[in-house]
Amino acid sequence: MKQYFTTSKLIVTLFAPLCLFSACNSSNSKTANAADSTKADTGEKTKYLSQPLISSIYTADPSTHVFNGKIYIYPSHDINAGIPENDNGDHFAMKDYHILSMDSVGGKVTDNGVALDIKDIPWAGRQLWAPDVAFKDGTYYLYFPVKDKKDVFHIGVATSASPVGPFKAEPEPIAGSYSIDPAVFTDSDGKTYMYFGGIWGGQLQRWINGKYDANGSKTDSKQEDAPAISCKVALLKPDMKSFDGAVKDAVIVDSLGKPLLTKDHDRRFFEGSWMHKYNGKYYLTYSTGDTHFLCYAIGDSPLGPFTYKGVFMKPVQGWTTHHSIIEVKGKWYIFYHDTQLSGKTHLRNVKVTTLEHNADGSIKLIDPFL
Ligand code: FUB
Repeated sequence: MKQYFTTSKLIVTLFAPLCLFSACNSSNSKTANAADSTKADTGEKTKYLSQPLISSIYTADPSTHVFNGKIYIYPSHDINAGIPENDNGDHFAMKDYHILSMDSVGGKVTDNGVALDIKDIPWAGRQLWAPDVAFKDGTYYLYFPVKDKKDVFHIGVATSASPVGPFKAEPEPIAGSYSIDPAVFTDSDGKTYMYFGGIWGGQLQRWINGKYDANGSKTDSKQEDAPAISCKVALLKPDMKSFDGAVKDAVIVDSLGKPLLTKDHDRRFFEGSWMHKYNGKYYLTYSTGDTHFLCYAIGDSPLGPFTYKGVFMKPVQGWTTHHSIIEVKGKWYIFYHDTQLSGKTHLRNVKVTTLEHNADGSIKLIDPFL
């Protein structure tokens, strides 16, 4: 994940008048700060499809699960660390996790306090980004991406007997893990898979044949005509703390079965994957990052390939878009974030709205604005 914040301010100042005359409406031209400040400052609350679930802290990247009939949200905890914005996303300097819970969608939301602090993760350097959780045999496993002391993202795991923690981190990251945004899915046969990865600030483009290139590209732009970098998928061992075998590519193909290309910014995987199963099919959902869409691709196996099907959520307010999809009592919901409360890209708030599958298995397009 990368932010165009500084650059975008300049672009808006210099080119906004030109855009007025040239129907400058490409999603690439979307500038987080311009969009944010307009809507937040004017307080046009009725324009948003839904309202923030909590306003006492900033929260983002909501991975959501139902445990014992209760809804638990595992978000990033955004803070204003005073770090200037830059292209690496250094200002996303999160330091702990708070888990939110609610008895029902629309019910009271409880902030259960600090569940894991970066200072209690032995290998962590900085930037505690989007987590997810799984439950097995009485233990909750919290999976989290954080940069190690050499500034390289890996994915760690922490355990607790309670869904809201406190969680105790393992001394090392998961062997073979890298990049960001773990999303953990347990299939009906009991096998658990982790989908992960994010390009640009998430560093996925710097991992080549399992090795990290610290001098590698900051973006995926060096290979525009090549197949896009894939989201990764790994089977978890029964201990839930290690990968069972090699990390694989969760390849997204077009309707002809050809992998999407890097230059296909409107459709290719960027970050923020999620997996849900519907009518026996595997739905890989993800963010397209610099074009700000949430898209979906469907497969017959949790390992893919996944055939690209379309956008299911239009861009939210803010640069990043990140979601989870769950079923509660027969109804499907999407948890997502935007920047309604702050107007700032790195201070986000989580939201929820309904998600509908059409009879043909497609997902009904969601517009986050009314
Ligand atoms: O919250 C930090 C990063 O922003 C996440 O890891 C990305 O998915 C994006 O939402």
